[in-house]
Amino acid sequence: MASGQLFSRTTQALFYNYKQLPIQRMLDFDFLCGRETPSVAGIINPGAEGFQKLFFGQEEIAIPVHSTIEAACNAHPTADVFINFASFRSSAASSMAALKQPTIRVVAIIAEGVPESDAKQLISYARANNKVVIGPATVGGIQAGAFKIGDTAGTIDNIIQCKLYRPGSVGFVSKSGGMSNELYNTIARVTDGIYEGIAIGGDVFPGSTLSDHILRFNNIPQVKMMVVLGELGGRDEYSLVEALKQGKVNKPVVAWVSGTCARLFKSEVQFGHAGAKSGGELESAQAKNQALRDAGATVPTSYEAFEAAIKETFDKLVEEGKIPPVKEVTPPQIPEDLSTAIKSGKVRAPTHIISTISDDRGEEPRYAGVPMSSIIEQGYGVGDVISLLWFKRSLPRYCTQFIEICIMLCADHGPCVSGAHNTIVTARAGKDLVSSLVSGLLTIGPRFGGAIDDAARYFKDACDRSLTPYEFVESMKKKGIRVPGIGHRIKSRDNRDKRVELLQKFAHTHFPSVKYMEYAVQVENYTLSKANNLVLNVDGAIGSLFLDLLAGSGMFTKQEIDEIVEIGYLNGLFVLARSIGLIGHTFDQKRLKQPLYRHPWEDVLYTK
Ligand code: Q5B
Repeated sequence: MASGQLFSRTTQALFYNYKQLPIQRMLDFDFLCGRETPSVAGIINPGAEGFQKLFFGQEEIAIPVHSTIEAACNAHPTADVFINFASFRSSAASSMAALKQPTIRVVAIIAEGVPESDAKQLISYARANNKVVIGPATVGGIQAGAFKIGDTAGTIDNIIQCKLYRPGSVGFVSKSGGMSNELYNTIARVTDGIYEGIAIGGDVFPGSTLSDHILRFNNIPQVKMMVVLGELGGRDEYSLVEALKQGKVNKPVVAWVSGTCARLFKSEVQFGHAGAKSGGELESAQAKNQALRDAGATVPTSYEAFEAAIKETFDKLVEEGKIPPVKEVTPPQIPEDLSTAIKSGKVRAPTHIISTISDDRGEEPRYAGVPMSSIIEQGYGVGDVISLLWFKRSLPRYCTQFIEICIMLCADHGPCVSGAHNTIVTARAGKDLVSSLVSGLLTIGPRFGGAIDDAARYFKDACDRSLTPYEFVESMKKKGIRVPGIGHRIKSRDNRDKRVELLQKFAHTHFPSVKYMEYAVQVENYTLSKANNLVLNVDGAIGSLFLDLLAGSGMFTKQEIDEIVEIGYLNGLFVLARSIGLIGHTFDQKRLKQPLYRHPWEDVLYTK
């Protein structure tokens, strides 16, 4: 790299703290400039490792993420710029760690509010070790057409407008990052553009000074003139005055120190930056402007005249033949992000998912169009929420109450049933809540708990076709199908299932019609004549009664009822309900610190 040159078209950086936007902006700038390699070689995200997907033009690339600065430097030995997006709390420590890496040459510190004592230590270490610090409290810097730090120069539109995708002849240094954007525009309007621009930051102790960069620019042959934007407060501008006086700068310098308005205030004024305060007379903008003028810089009489002064200096250099015409290039178009393009109405894209039951995009989530606040304010219960999310409508109170009764009655049936047993064994094997829960849920099926849908299907079909219980049961037997909803391992004619009785009682009181349930009872009467345990079980009771609910509520068309039965909504009631119990069994086993379960040998018939 030529003397004075900080960056080139091959410079690569390590980016500390994952910040998607500034990294993507760097990569977009790279693409605009026609760089072959991305300027971000790696990301350091303390404690995390892996890759981050970002775009390099049209192409998606994976940038490695490292958990430590050392690991990143080892992995990317040619990346010599460290861009530090750490907070002010950790910025100094991470910057020092980076400076101590032999591969790191330049450290840019973005954070504002780095303690001055820390900044001084960083500066002295960097100077002693021939390294460059830009910042703290800076947006960074840019070498046009080559390399850009973080958010410098703002949006891609601004970068294109300021022609920063190709080098010009002006070296620019500023204290303020925000104002440097303004000056990139000004300079692009009246010259052939920026060669390099640096914002040193507004702290009292900047890592590198205005004069450091001006002296550097002086050694870069492509830089033909320099523009400086200082500000009141501090004495940094005087080191530039000294350099000018000592004849160390032999290229034209156009300078302005902002903050001349400070004199209009009666007391000392602190402007945006920590260092920008009107101190003594020497630190005033007026004094510094005069000193720069006296030392040979072109200093206008006001900020408004700054642009004209820059233009005049540039035009003179062109007239003298010192600046050849710049080669204009047309930058490539950066592909727009899909989300941005959709927002602006430029493109339309087909969706991949269609959803009709809930919407979380507005001020508050909605279930089937009903806002969360109404659900709470109007005292909705779980049954209402189920009716909104499953059936996409508000059902009458007796229906939602029936749903809630089903949930309550099926929540658990002791530790010996299939689901609870599996959950208990899983929990005792040390598995987590979700694993224990799903291992229990996975037992729900045609024999255990999951017979509700089939019960509804078969009872509906048989009842609608006016089959007698005898015809129905015997036709099922011929097909080798057990009647879903009939039969229980422990319940029988003499030991009725209380849940079934409770459901029937509720339905008799509240439902306009219990046609299907009555049909199921007739089937039960017939099956009980065959065996004592062939009772209408809880699945059969819910299946038949839900048919009555669907048909009797007047809330569903015949077609909708057929679809609900066909799709099979009703096992969902058992799944939902039994999850409550299975979660309880998991907690119970964990609370009891139960050891690994092993089934006893005595309980297994070993045979050949
Ligand atoms: N036979 C439930 O059977 C069970 C028959 C039948 C015609 C039938 C059985 C069955 C249909 C599925 C169903 C939900 C497997 C049950 C639930 C939740 C639970 C569970 C809990 C909770 C029980 C003996 C003889 C045989 C069979 C005949 C049996 N069922 N015939 N239709 N439905 N039902 N499941 O006692 O001539 O000797 O060959 O599959 O509705 O899961 O508490 O435990 O809340 O957790 O093992 O309540 O009924 O009787 O298999 O020895 O059969 O009866 O064909 O006749 P068992 P098996 P044969 S509620």
